Amino acid sequence: MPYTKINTLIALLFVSSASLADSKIAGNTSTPDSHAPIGVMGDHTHKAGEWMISYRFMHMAMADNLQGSRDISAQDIVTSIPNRFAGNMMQPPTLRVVPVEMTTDMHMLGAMYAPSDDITLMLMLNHLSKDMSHITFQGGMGTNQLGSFETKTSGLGDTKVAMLWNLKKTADYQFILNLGLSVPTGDIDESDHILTPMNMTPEVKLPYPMQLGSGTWDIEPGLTFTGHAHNWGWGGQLKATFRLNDNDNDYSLGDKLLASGWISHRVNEQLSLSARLSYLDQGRIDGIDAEVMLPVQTADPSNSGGSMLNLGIGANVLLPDGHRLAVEYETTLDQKVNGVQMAMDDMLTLGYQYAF
Ligand SMILES: [Cu+2]
Repeated sequence: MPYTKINTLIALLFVSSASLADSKIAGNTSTPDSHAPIGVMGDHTHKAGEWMISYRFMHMAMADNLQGSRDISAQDIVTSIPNRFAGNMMQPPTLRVVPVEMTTDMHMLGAMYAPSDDITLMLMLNHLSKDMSHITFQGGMGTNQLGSFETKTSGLGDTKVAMLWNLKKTADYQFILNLGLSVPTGDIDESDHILTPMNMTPEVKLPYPMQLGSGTWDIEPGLTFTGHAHNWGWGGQLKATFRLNDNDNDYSLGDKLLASGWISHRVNEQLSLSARLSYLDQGRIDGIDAEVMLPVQTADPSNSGGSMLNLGIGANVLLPDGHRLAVEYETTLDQKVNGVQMAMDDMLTLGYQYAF
């Protein structure tokens, strides 16, 4: 797309005359960095009548365990962390099963449509595959390992719909108000076989992190700012998730606050590189699923929520005719969990977008 200089000149002319046309001329689809790093959602709007479809693949990896912000070994967990279900149905006094690794793969299909220059509508469908591996320790005490096992779930996750409202847009910057809703299409009754400390392999309802959805209607308000000058771009997004009700299993996941800030540099007309810091804070699970009662940390709602700081490095590639490719790798710099939980390691997001 060789029209950069001319395009920029025209954009400047229109902006200085402060006409409505600036949103059409701002060239929002014409540079690689006119979209945020691919891990950010709802960062841009479209021109009236424009559509965009997108596909994202996200891989997340967790490994080992933290108590607060300190590492804790599997042996320490099974000898020192109390089992909240102790005494119920012969359950042991301490935890006896420890998750050691988890991966989550997400396929996300998105559509955006702008009925006007001020409003862009967004729909996102998610498919999740989760895999958690565990060590089971033998009997009610001690550190003899009985064996290991994996639990797996996969299926449709929660569906997101959003309205992006263009509060202000010039050739240089944009403010967007994000009004999102999460629809509970993900299952919260997934089950699989486990290995118990008594060497049995029943099929049970799996703990919270292995479920596919929240089970609740959530509102997701947010505010996004993006700006550009020369070959540089920057942006920030604040986004919250509030659960509106308890789900059918008598709990709700913790509310979330996500703050993200990034800078990007345009290497040429096709490629931009980005660096992003994001901070996520999530509350504890409220309530408890009476059917999840296992001597493992993930079955106890007090071991949920916490905060983390991630660093992301990304690239956006602009192809001809409205096609885009993007990648972002994120690693966790710092995290603090409530109780005992697995640690987030890293995340990789690959994306394809097509606007027409
Ligand atoms: Cu879009």
